[in-house]
Amino acid sequence: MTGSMMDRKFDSLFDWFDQNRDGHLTHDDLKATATVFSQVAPPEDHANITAIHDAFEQWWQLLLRHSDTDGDGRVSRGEFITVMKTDVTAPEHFESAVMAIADAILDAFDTDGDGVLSRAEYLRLYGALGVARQHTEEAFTRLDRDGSGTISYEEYRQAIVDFYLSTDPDAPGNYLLGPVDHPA
Ligand SMILES: [Ca+2]
Ligand SMILES: [Ca+2]
Ligand SMILES: [Ca+2]
Repeated sequence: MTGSMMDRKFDSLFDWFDQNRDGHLTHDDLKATATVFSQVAPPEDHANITAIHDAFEQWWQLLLRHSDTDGDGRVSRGEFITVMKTDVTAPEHFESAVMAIADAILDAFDTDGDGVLSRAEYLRLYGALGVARQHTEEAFTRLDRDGSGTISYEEYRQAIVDFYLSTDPDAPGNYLLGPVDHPA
């Protein structure tokens, strides 16, 4: 069961990354995903926009290196789920690929610069990323673990760790992209 929880989360991530919906991930898909993020960051925030693109580029290189076995430059859904579990979430890669995106996002969307994400900042971010409003509201409440009314840097990083590394079906961070308990 724990394996299938991870499979469902990475399955929904695949759908999100496959920007042209052709059932394979390519370099263009990952670049398009990075652009979705960078377009909702403040346009003058060059440092974070660059960091987002660099991290997605690193993520793509990992996918290509570890799963494109026939060398056609495309990664299938099955290959993606496997490489996510074995390589991208490996400690030596997780920080530079996944956490680098999280750090840049948090920095870019903390628009008032107080070091935490308010509900309004969080709703704006995930709304712009295309996550349904009702899921975003619920996610905010779950991710604000100490009930302070804001999501701290530590709470956001914990949510990312939950999503990518936790096999617990009730981990709050599973809600990052909306519910994952629906049939895949
Ligand atoms: Ca594609
Ligand atoms: Ca803030
Ligand atoms: Ca909090």
